[in-house]
This record gives sequence, structure tokens and C-alpha cells, in this order.
Amino acid sequence: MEHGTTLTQFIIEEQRRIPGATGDFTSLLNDILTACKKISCAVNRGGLIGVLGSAETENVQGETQKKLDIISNEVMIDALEWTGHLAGMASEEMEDPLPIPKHYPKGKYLILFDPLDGSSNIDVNLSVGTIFSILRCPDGVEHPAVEDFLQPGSKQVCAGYALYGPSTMLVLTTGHGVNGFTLDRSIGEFILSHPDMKVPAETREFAINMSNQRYWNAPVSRYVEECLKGAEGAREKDFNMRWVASMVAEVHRILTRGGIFMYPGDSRKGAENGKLRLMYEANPMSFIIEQAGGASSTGRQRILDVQPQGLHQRVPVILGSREEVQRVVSYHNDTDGDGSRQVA
Ligand code: P6P
Repeated sequence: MEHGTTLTQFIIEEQRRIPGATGDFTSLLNDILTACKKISCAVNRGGLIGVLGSAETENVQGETQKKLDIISNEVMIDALEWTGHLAGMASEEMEDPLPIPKHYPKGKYLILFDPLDGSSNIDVNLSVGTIFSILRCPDGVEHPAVEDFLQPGSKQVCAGYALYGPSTMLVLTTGHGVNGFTLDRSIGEFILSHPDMKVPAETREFAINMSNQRYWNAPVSRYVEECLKGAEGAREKDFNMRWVASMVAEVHRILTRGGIFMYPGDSRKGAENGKLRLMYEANPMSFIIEQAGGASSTGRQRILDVQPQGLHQRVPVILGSREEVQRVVSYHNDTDGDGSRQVA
């Protein structure tokens, strides 16, 4: 029976295109897939196995952890620490990077991940996901410190996410476009279902948490007001709005049908750079979006060019259909640093 191209076959065929590839990377990706399958099972069985609800603990971000946040983090660590392909790993759920235990061999890659993004949705049975980013460990570094992880997003060798939705999907880029795979539970394999994904350049759909509107800067406020005025306003067309409060679901929708996703900085103390983390949310998603022909910016800088200063630093995110992102960036360029609009 023909099942289509498995992700394993796809990765191995990709590997053959890279001169000198040793297979380490292929093996690492396979281990990540295994972890995502395990997380998918735990998420799908949720209420049946008592893993919903709060763990009554906080992560380094000061956010209350769900039981599945902790379980997913442990699944990723257990699936990856023994492989011999990693020099270290970092997670949204852990303050410091996790060294590879001494009794395991080390490898040449670093991985950063958000093991369960959007977990505030888990108890209400809405889509959540896992986001990961793979960097090369600097040459000669056997025990990577935080500084060794702080590489700009343009240095990523791979980025991907698993989406635990009506179907479980894995979307991946290694710098040669973006491909989507759907988990066929009858054989336990991810099957190529969305080859060469592209973000439509134009869109009529924006995604932002409107409850923060009173805190936004002038460029973002201007853009959203124009969308809301629709055909009667400057844009001369109507827009639709979505907000799932799960970045993986928003990004996947944008990859599938276009759109713009914004989590901007705002005027609240501590929210100047928004909510999303650069290293394991914004960077991997920006790599994927750019590889699919979209754009991703802080409003003033390409996200993949941001030089990280801290493992858990936050960054304003404006990503999606290129034409819309460029419009929001142009509105930022029209304003002085203080947000006052320059006279045209
Ligand atoms: P808000 C989930 O907690 C997350 O990090 C992203 O996945 C999502 O886009 C955003 O936060 C939602 O934030 O403020 O709407 O709850």
C-alpha cells in the first residue's frame, strides 16, 4: 500500500544533497520527530490520563506551568540528551542551558525549544505546538555556555514546529524551502502532505490580541485602524481578524493561506519588547516564514538579524505576508523613535 514520502525518507534524500553530510543531522531530526509523536500522544489523551491543568509551579518567565508543559519538556530532554548529536540544549521551561550528561557522547549541534507553545489553550482543547531551533555549536566548544547559544537567527541550520491540532503536523525548513508532514497514526510516520509551502504575498487577514490596543505604538495602531476601516478607509478593502493565542496555530494558518501576525511591544512596564521569546519562538518561526517567501520584523529590524543578548529575551514580532509586513515596517520608518509621526 502506498503511504507517500515519509519524513525520514525526505530528510535522508535532503541529506544526500549536502556534500560531506555525515547523517548526524538526519539522526537528530529523527529523534526530534519521536519526541513530537510522544508529545502528540500525551496532548491527544489529555483528560484521559490526568495531564491537564496547572502544575502549580512557575517557569523562568514567571508564567504558571501546565502539567503538559513540564511533561513535554521532559519528553524532549529524554529523547535528545543521549543521541550524541547535541552539545547542549535550552528550553523555555528551563532558566539555564541543559548540559549533556557526562555519560553520553556530545555532538556538534545546539537545540532550543518551546516544548509546548500555547499551553494556555490545552485545558480548553485548542491547538498547541512544539517549536524548535537548531544551531551549530561553535567550533572547539565542548561545554557550551549561554553565550554559545546567543547566535542571531540567521545562523540557524534548521527550524520547525509540530502542530497538535485536528491532525498532528510537522513543518520544517533546513534552508531549502518549507515542507509540511502529517502524522499517519496507522503507521506512526509523518508523511509529506504539504510540499514547498509558500506564504501568499497579499492577505486580508490580520492576527493580534486586540485587548492590548490601548498600549500599542503609533505604527501598529495606524495599521490596525486602517484594517478595521476596511473598504471605506485608506486600504479600500475589508479585512478579517483571527487570534488563537497559540503562535504555532497562527503561523501555520499564515503558511497555509496568508496573513499577518503581530505581537508588538507596548507601553506597559516590562512589555516594551512584547511577549514572545526571540531564541525559541520568534527566530525559528521567522526562519520558516522567510523560507516560505514571507517576511518577519520587529518593526524596525529583520528578526533574523537581531543579535541576542539573553536566552529568554523577548522581541516584538510582525510576521507573515510580505506586502503587509513591509507596510507595517514602513509605518515604523515614518515615525521618530518616540512614535510621533514624521510629517510626510
Ligand atoms: P496572549 C502562548 O502563550 C504565546 O506564547 C504564543 O503562542 C501566543 O501567540 C501568545 O503567547 C498569546 O498571547 O497575550 O494573547 O495570551
